[in-house]
Amino acid sequence: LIEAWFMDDSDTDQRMPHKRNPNEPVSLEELKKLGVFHWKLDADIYEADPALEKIRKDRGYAYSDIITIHKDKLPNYEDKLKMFFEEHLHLDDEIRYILDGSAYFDVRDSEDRWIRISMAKGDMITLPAGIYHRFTLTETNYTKAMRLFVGEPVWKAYNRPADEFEIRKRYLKSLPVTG
Ligand code: KMT
Ligand code: NI
Repeated sequence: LIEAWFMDDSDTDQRMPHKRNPNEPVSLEELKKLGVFHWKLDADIYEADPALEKIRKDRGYAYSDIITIHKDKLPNYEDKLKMFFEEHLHLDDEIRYILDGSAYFDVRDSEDRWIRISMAKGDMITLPAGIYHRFTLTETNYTKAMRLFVGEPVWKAYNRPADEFEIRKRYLKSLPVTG
């Protein structure tokens, strides 16, 4: 299963795990409360996978494309990585399926702490519209991911602060009350 943890405060290399010492793991249950959902699939059969087809059909993920993030494969690699690591939100869900390599998705919890979600081949995730998040490669510097979308894809990212958006307010209201 995927592993997630609260990040430490060090601002060294973003591609390192940045676990706290001792590690403070975050469960799938906690991620669900934030609106983050995860599936484990067999990436070797992604081109004809009934399990993937079912998720896509049930959730309306009609659009898909594949992005390879590697310095020799992705145009403007450095700029894009920098952009992906800026804290941002989207007006739609961000749905990604890791077909090869690995990556980290960082999401803010309800108390504004960074949670790092470790994604490897076969991991699929959906981040809800309005959640603040960012993306980085791991120390392997390579990932191939399917990007899915409900309807026509909109890649526009709004860097924080983006609190005035209706989708942000709606997202905050969707969080369970804590304390
Ligand atoms: C985003 O918006 O954070 C991204 O598209 C991340 C890179 S896609 C594997
Ligand atoms: Ni994003």
